[in-house]
Amino acid sequence: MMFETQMKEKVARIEQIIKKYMPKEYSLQKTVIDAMDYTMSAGGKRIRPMLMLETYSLFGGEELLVEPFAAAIEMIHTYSLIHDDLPALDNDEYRRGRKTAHIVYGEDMAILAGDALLNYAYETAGKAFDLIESQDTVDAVKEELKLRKQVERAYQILTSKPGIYGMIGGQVADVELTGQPLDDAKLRYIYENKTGALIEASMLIGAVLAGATETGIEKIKKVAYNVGMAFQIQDDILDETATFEQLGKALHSDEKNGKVTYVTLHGIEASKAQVASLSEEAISLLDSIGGNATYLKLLVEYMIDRKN
Ligand code: GRG
Repeated sequence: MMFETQMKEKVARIEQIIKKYMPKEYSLQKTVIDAMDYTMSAGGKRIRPMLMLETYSLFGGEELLVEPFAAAIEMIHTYSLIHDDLPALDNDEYRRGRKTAHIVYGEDMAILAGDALLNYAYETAGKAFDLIESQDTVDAVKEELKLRKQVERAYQILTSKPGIYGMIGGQVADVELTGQPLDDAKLRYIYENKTGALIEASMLIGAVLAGATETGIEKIKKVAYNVGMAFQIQDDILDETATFEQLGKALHSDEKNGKVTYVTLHGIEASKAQVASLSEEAISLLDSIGGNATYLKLLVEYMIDRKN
């Protein structure tokens, strides 16, 4: 099957999972739920849940346990986009081809919708514990305990990577260092946290939930590091070279916000070469894991060659 067709089918599954786990009941808090839905349903490539589901199957995962985590990571990512677009941060008017949440619902509701998505992500991932059935034979109880430990570890990753030692940490450095000269080390800190942390969380959670060995987990961590760096450098390249129609958001936002990027430091050609070398290394690491990584490798290539 062609990669594009496979990808469409996989995105359709992710949409179903997201729909299943988004909140359905409301009373007086309806506006915030509408604002959450508005940005969650605006499309988006769904790359983080896809990386999670693919890593989960690469390590032999077959249960539904991964689904609440897949929905949760997209909720966390969407919260970060809503907050990043706010007037106090990037002050962007368009995202995913639509007006941003604060333009449509006001700044107050956009702040609350971001907070609500983050909180609901943890409520959602917690539902994975309910999917583990209680057992009564000795072997089955051992298996149940093993699954519980895997879900606990995945939950810890989901709570820490978006935080101060992950995405928020990177975002703080990005905000505080904007307008200042940056060296490669500071830029790497920003990229590996602001962008890399959620990509790493997605792949690590997939591996941990599937019961991967420590060696497998270490390898996937390296793959995720390369994918996260390459993904962000490609984002910098697209900010300079893509069209509004391709991106669904404003171009040249880095320049507008006075940001130093990999492209401003090294130029477009060196940036493209860096993306190519990071992705080649990621792909050969995936090969070294064994198992069927065919789609995951194509996905890594797509993320890195993407036009949106
Ligand atoms: C404001 C809490 C807070 C965090 C900000 C993730 C982030 C940190 C800001 C979003 C803006 C940005 C450019 C982040 C870098 C990561 C990135 C390239 C995000 C866009 O992800 P895609 O391309 O977006 O997967 P879609 O819309 O396809 O889901």
